[in-house]
Amino acid sequence: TAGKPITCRAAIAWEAGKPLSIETVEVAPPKAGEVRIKISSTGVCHTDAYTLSGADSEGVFPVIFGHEGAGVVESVGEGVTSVKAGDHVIPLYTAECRECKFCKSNKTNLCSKVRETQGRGLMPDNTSRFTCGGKQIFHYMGCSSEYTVVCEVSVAKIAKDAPLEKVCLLGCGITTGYGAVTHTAKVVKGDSVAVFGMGGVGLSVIQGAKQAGANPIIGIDINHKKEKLAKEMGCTLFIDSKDLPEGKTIQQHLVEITDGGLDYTFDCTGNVNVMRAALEACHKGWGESIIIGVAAAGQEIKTRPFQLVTGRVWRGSAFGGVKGRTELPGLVQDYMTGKLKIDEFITHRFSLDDINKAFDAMHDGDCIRAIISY
Ligand code: NAD
Ligand code: AHE
Ligand code: ZN
Repeated sequence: TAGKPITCRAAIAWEAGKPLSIETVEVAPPKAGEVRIKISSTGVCHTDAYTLSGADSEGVFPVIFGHEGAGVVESVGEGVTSVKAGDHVIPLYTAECRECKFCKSNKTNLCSKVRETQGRGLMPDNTSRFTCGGKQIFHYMGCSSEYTVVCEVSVAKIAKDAPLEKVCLLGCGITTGYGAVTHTAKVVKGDSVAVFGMGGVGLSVIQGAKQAGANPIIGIDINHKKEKLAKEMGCTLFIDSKDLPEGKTIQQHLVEITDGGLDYTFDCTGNVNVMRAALEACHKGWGESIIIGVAAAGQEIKTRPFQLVTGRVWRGSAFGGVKGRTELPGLVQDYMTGKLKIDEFITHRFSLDDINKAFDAMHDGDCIRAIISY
């Protein structure tokens, strides 16, 4: 198949707000510096639903979603040296070229090499590798599925014995939450932590906080169905923020029950009012709030500047601050040795034909992660 277009099925989002439709697509061979991958499984992340909704300022249509996959390299383009056909890989929406100003800074995992074209749904030469009935289809966050083409800098090579239908979740949600604790906040033993939003990302913040020895670990959601799994992951107190003491905001309540506020809080909801509450629930003088959630185009955060003057810190975290090519192989090993949980996050599995059911499931309270297998 190398060097030739591959025909396969794909779930195309023709326009915002409409169900995906299963179509036959042609996937062009990888050009220089590119890799074609046969994705075997993909998790559905809230961000896929967010872009489908039309709220993403970078959303382009028609597009093939998916950015939480794992698969096997089918062929590589000219000059590719770090992976070869048959390697098991996780595609990265946060590339790691090791050459750009960002990569060399050692201050961030954000890489600038392919980010600009990626944001427009294109490969670096400004074209797409997908067509459907002759019409160009966009890439999503540099990933997409089933057969897909991504840049070499956007491929993490992982161990062959790792189950692809599980470690695909390291492509986004689990790594994002866990890394936000270990890399962005750098939580240590005894720190107090509160996490808003007990979806896949928030629950992985909880698992990271537990591993770091944080206490208390407070989980907050508006859906009480999330309590059971949150507790299993290590949450020491679950608060349903729809059910607070009379006249209290969630931040007032948290400050009261934690002797002045938390050392670290995390937003995993994407709701800007929650982001404010998370910042204001931080302890005066040192508390840090990490924004992970993605808010809709046009949304802005606000608080009184006095909150920052008096020592609280607002930060953000993308892909958990993790450098994918360098660090994902280690996270895969952590899963294989039992240090990192993945299985517990998988609540639903669907075939590609039922992909719209995965999006529906995300909006009902029982789903943490649905995995599509091809
Ligand atoms: P999810 O939909 O599975 O979980 C969100 C949770 O937040 C749900 O349990 C929901 O009930 C809860 N929630 C909603 N409103 C709330 C409120 N007002 N107060 C408390 N809880 C509330 O989503 P997910 O896949 O876990 O993703 C979480 C967020 O993180 C999304 O915004 C997603 O786009 C974003 N995200 C960001 C990154 C990144 O790199 N920064 C990576 C992955 C996901
Ligand atoms: N396109 C959105 C921004 C989306 C966003 O913030 N994406 C996160 C990853 S979400 C994965 O589920 C991210 O890593 N951002 C860093 C980056 O470089 O995009 C918008 O609002 O325009
Ligand atoms: Zn995601």
